[in-house]
Amino acid sequence: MLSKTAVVSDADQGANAAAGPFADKTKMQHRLFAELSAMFGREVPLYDKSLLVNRVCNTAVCKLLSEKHLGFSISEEQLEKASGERHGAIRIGTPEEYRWVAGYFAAFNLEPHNFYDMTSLGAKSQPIIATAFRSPVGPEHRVFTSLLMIENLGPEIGARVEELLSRRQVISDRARELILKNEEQGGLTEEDAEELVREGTTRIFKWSGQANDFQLYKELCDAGYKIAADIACFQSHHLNHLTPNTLCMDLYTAAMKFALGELSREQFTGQAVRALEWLRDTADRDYLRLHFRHLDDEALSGFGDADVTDAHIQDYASKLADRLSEPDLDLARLNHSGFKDFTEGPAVDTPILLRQDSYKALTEPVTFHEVDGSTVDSVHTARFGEIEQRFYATTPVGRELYDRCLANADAARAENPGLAKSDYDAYLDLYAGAFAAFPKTLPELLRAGLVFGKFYATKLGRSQAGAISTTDVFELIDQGFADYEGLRYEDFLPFSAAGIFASNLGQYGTKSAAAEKPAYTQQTLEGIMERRIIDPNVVYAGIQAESLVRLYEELGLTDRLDSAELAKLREQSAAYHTLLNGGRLPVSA
Ligand code: OOG
Ligand code: NI
Repeated sequence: MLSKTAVVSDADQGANAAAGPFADKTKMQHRLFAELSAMFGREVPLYDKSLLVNRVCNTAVCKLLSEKHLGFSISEEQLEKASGERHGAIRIGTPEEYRWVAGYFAAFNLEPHNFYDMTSLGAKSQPIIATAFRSPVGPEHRVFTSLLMIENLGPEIGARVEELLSRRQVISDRARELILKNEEQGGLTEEDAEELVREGTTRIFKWSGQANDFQLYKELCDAGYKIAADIACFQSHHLNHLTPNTLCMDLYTAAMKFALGELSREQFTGQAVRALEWLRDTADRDYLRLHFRHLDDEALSGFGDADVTDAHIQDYASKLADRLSEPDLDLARLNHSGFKDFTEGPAVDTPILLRQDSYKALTEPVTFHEVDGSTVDSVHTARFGEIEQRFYATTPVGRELYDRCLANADAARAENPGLAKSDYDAYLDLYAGAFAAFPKTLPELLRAGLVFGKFYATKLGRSQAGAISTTDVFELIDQGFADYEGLRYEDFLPFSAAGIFASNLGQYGTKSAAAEKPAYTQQTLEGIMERRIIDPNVVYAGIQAESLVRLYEELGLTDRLDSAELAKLREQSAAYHTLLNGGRLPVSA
C-alpha cells in the first residue's frame, strides 16, 4: 500500500525538499522514539517505572503551576507530549558501522550536531569521539552516538577488538537497502520507514543479553576499558540509556531516591518542599514558555497571578509521598544499583544548558558465546537511567563562564566529598555558590549576552513602526515595542557526559595506551560519516540574528541600524539557512 500524500512539517522542509510520496521524516522520528521507549520499557522494568515516577512528579508540578498561574492547564495528551521527549545513547565499534548508523538516522531527519572529543577531558577521558543526531530546528529527540577509537587500547588488545568487531553485522542487508533507498530518493514511503523503525527496535538498538569472547571481555574490563567491552563484545548497538525530560529535576531525583528506599519519608518531603518552593518562586512566564511548547503568547499573557501558600506546598509534598509509597512504585524490589549522588550541570538557580541525573547502571545477566560453541553465563553493568531538564542555550561567552563556574563547583565538591550524601541542602547551597557569577533570570541573561534569544515585534511596536527612535533591542523591550524568548539548549555537555560515564562504569576515565595519543578533530568524524557535522552555535546565532532582522524591519528601523551590524546579522542568518538547506551535507574542507 502506498502512503497517503505526505505532510511536510516546517522543520522538515530542507530534508524533504524533493518530496515524492514520502513519509514525513519528523513524524517518523516521533514513531521511532515512541517505539524505542516501548522497547526499552520491556527490556528494563526500572526504566518503565522511572517514567511513571516522572509522570507523577510532572503532574504535581502542573497542579502547582495552575494554582500559581490562574488559567494555566494542561491536558493528559499535552503533558504526555511535554514529557515524551527522549535522548538515547549508543556506542559504535567501527567507522563502517558508524557510517551506516548516520545513514539510518538521516532517514528520520536526525542530523549530526557538534563534535565531542571524549579523549581530551583530562582525568575524565574515555577512548571515544562522538556526535549527537537531532533535527536542526525545534528538536525533540536526540541520540548521542559514540565511536570507539580502538588505537587507544594499545596494539595487542586493539587488534583482538578489531577482529571481533569485523565478525558482526549489526545493520541487516534489508536495513542497508532502506538506508540507501532513502539517500537515493530523498525519503521513504511510510511503509519503508516503518520497516526501518522495526529494524531499529528488533535488532540494531535492541539489547539481546548475548555477547562474544568472555576472555576478551574480562581483559578489557581489567585493563580499565569497560566502555570498549560494552561496545565490542555485544551483538548490537544496544541503547545504553533513553533519557526523558522532567519539569523539575530536584523533585524527580528526590522522588526516585525515596522510591528506591534511599530517603526516609521525612527526608523526601523536606527535599520536595524545597524543590516545590523553588518552582513557586521562580516558575514565571519564561519557565512556562521554555517547558511547554503548546503555550503561545496569547495564552501566556492571559494567565492571572495567585499565591501558593506554604501549607499547599506541604500538602503537595505529602500527597506525593503517599503516591510514591504505593506498592506499584516500590522500586527497591526491582533490580537496581541506587541513584547517583548529585546532579550534573549548572546549579538549580542558573537556568542554562541542561541538568542531568540518573539511577546507576544495572547489573544484568549476559551469555557469552565462544568460538568453540561453548557458552559462559556472566553479568554486565552498563545500562543506566538518565533524566534531564533543558534550559537556555549559552552564547560562546556564556559557555566560557559556565565552564569556569563548573570548575569551581567541581573543586568545591572535591573539598567536601561526602556532603551530597550527608547534608543535601548544604550541598545544593555550596554548589549554587560556584555559579554565583551568573544572572538568574532570562532577561538578565539576555542583557548580559550570555544566552541566545529570539526577538519579535509586539502589536504596540508594529502600530508605532516608523516613529520609534532607538535600535537598542532592550530599550525596545522596555518600551513595549518588542518581546523576547530564550532559545533552548538542544545539545550535550562533554563534562556531564564524562561524569555520567564515570559514575556508571565505576571508572573515572582511562589513559590512552597508544604510543602517541592521536588527535581527533571534527573532520575525523565527518570523514568517517561522509556527512558534515552541524555547528549548533551557527544555528542558535542564526535564529537570533534572523529574528532581529525581522524585528527591525517590522518596526521600520532597518535604515537606522548601523550598516556593519545589519550586515553581520544578515550574514549569520544566511549561514544558518545554508546549513539547513544542505540536504546530505558535504564534508567540510
Ligand atoms: C553517552 C554519554 C553522553 C549525555 O547525556 O551526556 C550522554 C554514553 O554513556 O554512551 O548521553
Ligand atoms: Ni545521556
